[in-house]
Amino acid sequence: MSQHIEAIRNWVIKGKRVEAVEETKRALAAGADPAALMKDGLIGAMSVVGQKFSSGEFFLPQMMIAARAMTEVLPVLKPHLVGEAAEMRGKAVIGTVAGDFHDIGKNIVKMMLEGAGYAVVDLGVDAPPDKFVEAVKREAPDFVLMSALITLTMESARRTIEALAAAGLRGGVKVGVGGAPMTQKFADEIGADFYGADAYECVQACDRLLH
Ligand code: B12
Repeated sequence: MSQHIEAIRNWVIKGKRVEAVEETKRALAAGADPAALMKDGLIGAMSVVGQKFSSGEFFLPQMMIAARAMTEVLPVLKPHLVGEAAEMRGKAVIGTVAGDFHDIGKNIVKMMLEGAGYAVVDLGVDAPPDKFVEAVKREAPDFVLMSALITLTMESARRTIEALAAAGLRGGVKVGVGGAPMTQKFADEIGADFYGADAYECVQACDRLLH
């Protein structure tokens, strides 16, 4: 791992946002690969934080300050990660499912989709099935994208798909799901059109399904 990536990772784990931002700027100025800074630096830091939380070494406050540090680094990386799309490709409604307040991954997916030329309507966090249904009626999107980070809230994705079907809207949209506990198997089980392990896979799946 490069020195920059290791430093960014450590600052984020410690929740040192000023240092994390400064190190990211230095890394970019030195020509570091922005995708690697995101994947190995920021996302890598979050998985270490998750492990420390599981093992009891970290508590909620440490997880929160690490998340805040990551959130502050994202706008620094954004212009280096996403290009300017020449044309509008499609439209997506995205949200974190009911009962779930995690939004870092959702925001990265949104950022990458916008960079790839999609219009994205963001329903925020803790979005219940009704909110997705209303948004689909209002926005007529090509895609409904749901993020879930907690094993229990994955069921909210199932309920949202059921609500779309009950409203007669399921056939008009492609549904994608993601978030750390999600799997292809669960996506198949709840009748989603695709599962994506990361933001790049989400953009690829949308591009593929659009054509
Ligand atoms: C940061 C964090 C928090 C922050 C969230 C801040 C925020 N604004 O989001 C705070 C501190 C608030 C928090 C709170 C809680 N958290 Co938390 N949190 C995390 C942590 C450490 C990192 C999550 C993260 O941001 N990862 C980085 C992003 C980039 O990854 P990602 O979300 O997976 O997204 C990527 C992909 O999954 C994918 N993707 C994401 N969404 C979508 C959508 C689509 C359509 C597609 C295709 C792809 C896709 O692309 C993204 C980019 O590549 C995880 C640990 C982990 N390993 O995930 C625990 C974790 C998710 N949290 C956990 C828990 C238990 C909680 C709390 C219940 C704790 C508590 N006791 O209160 C609360 C939940 C409150 C609630 N109801 O939501 C558990 C969940 C356990 C489980 N499996 O059920 C985890 C796994 C920690 C652990 N090891 O125990 N948390």
